Amino acid sequence: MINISKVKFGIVAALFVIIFVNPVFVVGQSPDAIQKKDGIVLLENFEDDPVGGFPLEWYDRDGNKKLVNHSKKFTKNYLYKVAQDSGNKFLHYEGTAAKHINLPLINEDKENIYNINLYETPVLSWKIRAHELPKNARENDDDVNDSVASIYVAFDMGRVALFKKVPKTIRYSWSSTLQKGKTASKLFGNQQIIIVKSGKEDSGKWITFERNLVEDYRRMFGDDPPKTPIAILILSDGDSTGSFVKADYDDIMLKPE
Ligand SMILES: [Ca+2]
Ligand SMILES: [Ca+2]
Repeated sequence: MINISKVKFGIVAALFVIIFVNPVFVVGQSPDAIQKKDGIVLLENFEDDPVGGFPLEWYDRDGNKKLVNHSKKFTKNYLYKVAQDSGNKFLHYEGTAAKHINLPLINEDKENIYNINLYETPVLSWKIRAHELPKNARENDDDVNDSVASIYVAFDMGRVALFKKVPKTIRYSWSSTLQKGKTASKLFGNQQIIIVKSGKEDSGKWITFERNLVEDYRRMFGDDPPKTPIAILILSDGDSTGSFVKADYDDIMLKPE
């Protein structure tokens, strides 16, 4: 008898190894998005991006190439585009397919693109406006693992898991059904999930989230985080539950405590 759930877990784990091992980043990237005001590192507010297109600084899931430089065929399941209302631009996701998009924070020369020092700016802040949540989804069950909106913070290859290096990631998710504060662990403990909001309440409104990455990392992994994460990733998806999902993202930044 083949244990299907184990096989599925293996596939998911393998995918994550593919996603994160040896990411290739572009040399000498110097995004205009770097802004330090009141000690805040603004990573993205989408204001410099063309409405209707992909955000200019974001890469495919594996961090290989900017979305804007990929073919339409390659990006057909990347269901994100920049939208605008009330004079504000933001990232809009609409659909079912699950594809992470990736904002590298360290390039292939290991340069710290945004001059991030988490010990100076430990607080990750971001905004989400959820419109349509995946039905009966649960992030701690691979059969129904969908989220209206998730932000992942990926750190360098840490622990060795079954002879493969898997980066440590913390995923902050707005869950359809899991309670706020609930945590889950995947990929041999290398992916830690923290539920930051639950259910339909407040959908249709911009909600600001703030998490202290240094504190969360210490609590979830038991040691100190590197000074700079390697990437921020965004994922909305409804593929596991067959749901239509709709969400907006904006104002991703790192702040002092
Ligand atoms: Ca904006
Ligand atoms: Ca899914």
